[in-house]
Amino acid sequence: MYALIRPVSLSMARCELTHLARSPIDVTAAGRQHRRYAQALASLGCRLVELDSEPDLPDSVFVEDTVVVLDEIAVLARPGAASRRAEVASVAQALEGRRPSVRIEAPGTLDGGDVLRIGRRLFVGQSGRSNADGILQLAAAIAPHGYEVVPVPVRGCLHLKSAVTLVSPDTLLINDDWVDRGAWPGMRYVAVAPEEPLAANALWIGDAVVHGSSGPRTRDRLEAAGFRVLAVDVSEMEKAEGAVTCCSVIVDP
Ligand code: CIR
Repeated sequence: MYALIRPVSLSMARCELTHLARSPIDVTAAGRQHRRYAQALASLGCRLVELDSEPDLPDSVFVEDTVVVLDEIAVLARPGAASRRAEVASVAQALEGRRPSVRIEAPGTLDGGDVLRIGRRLFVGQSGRSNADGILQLAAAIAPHGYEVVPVPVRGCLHLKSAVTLVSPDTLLINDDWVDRGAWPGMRYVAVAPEEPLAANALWIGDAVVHGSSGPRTRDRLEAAGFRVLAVDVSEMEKAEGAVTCCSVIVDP
C-alpha cells in the first residue's frame, strides 16, 4: 500500500474557504503537522510517495480531491473550485503507468473528497464541488469494472467525507446534521460528539483509524466502540477546511 501525499504549499494561506471564516494559517506549523501525519501513515504500513510541492497552488496539499483510484482504473477529477484544477496534472503524471486513467471533462466537476467507497459501490456527495455531470461521468467510467455510483445529498458541509467516513468494513463515522443515513441500510454507526461537527472525517488504514486531535470526544466514542485511534494534529489544515482523508490518496499497488 502506498500513500500519495504532497507537502503543504507556501501559499496555503490563500486557500479556498466555503464554510469557514479566514483565520491566519501558520505554514511552517502546517508543514510540521503534515510531516507528522505522513509519519502516522508510514507507521501504519504505507509507503510514502511524495509529489513535488506546488508553491502557487494553495490547496495542493489536499491531494484526495484530485483523483479517485480503484484497483482497475484511476479517475482524474476536475475539482469544483477552478483554482484547484491545475493540481491534477502532476497527480496524473505520478500515477502514469500504475493504472489506466480517465478524466472528468467539463462541464463535469468532481472532488475526490466527495467519493466514499464501500466495496464495489461509490457513494458520491452532491455537494457544491461535485455536479451531476461529473457524477455521471464517474459512473460511466467505472461501470465497466463492476462499480456502481450512488449519489448522496449533503447539506452544510464541503464534501461527503466531511459528513461521513468508513472506519471498518461495516461502520461509518457520521455527522447526522450533514447527511442522512438512508443511503447505508444495515451499517453500524458512530456519531460524532455534538460539539465536534468536523470530526466525522477519519482515515481507516489496516487496524487503525487516523483522526484529527481536535475531536477528542469523538475519539472517545470511537475507542469505546473498539477502534484503535491514531490522533494527529491537523489544526492548520482544518483552518483551510481540510482534515485527515484529504491529505493523502491511499493506493493498493
Ligand atoms: C478546498 O476548499 O478545496 C480546500 N480549502 C479544502 C479541501 C479539503 N478536501 C477534502 O476535504 N477532501
